[in-house]
Amino acid sequence: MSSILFEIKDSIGLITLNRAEKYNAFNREMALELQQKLHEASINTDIRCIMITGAGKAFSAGQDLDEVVAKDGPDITSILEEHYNPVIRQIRSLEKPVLAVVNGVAAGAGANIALCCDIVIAARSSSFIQAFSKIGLIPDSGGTYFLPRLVGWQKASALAMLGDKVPADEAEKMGMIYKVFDDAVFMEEAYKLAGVLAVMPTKGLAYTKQALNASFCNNYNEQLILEEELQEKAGQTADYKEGVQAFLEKRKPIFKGE
Ligand code: LHQ
Repeated sequence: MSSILFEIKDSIGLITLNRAEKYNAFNREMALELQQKLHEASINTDIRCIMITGAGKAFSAGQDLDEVVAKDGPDITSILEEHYNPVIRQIRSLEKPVLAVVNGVAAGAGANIALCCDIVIAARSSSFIQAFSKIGLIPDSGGTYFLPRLVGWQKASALAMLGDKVPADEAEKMGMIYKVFDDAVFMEEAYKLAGVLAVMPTKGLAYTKQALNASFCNNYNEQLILEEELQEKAGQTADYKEGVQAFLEKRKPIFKGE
């Protein structure tokens, strides 16, 4: 059985972390397979939105700790350089919206892979844990970058040091994630949201993502210049023309992602 499941339906690419018996903890095989599937999803023009979720009870418990103590297991540098950092870079540079569908506990690198996605939704019973400090490590997989930007310095600092378990409702309140849904309707709501994203102007969303990525480091003037550059590109898409036309004709637009 593959450690990553991948299916395509209605322009949505669903990636499922599939090591349920280990709470979808990442070993080398799963990390490399995830990179492969993200790559496939990025080049497949039938896909206009990507969902990442976990099989079974958890989203992901982060690094498989059995692997790090295994005699021939990868060392920390190769885990970061070859497993997690490429995944974070892929998600942030992917020119399509990536939705984290957090179905259960998300801990360590599992939490931070979710938090680097464009939109994070969670089942009410799920939770987020910066588990690293409990084993003497620092938050990786972009945790020290994204977390303070999502929840502010003080909360990030406390969560990173204490490794508190943050219930989904609280994560939503503090701005760590977008929305929480009741478990009973969670997957249905996730598909609904992905369905909306998948028929939106995909290129415009990609440029939006590019602008938001840069806003973390650009100053105000640099960001205005970048917006100008990206808006110029968005204005040349067929979806922009369709959007304006549909508005003027008082009908629903049909965006093709072009
Ligand atoms: C696991 C794991 C796991 C193996 C649950 N590994 N089996 C980067 C650089 C280099 C090195 C290290 O890591 C990193 C990045 C990181 O991600 S560091 C952080 C690594 N993750 C953690 O420290 C989290 C460890 N797990 C937990 O704290 C708990 O399992 C959580 C809070 C996730 C869930 O707790 P429970 O709901 O009480 O479930 P459980 O503990 O009973 O786990 C269920 C099963 O999954 C269990 O197996 P078993 O055979 O006993 O049923 C666990 O052993 C297994 N599992 N996480 N990371």
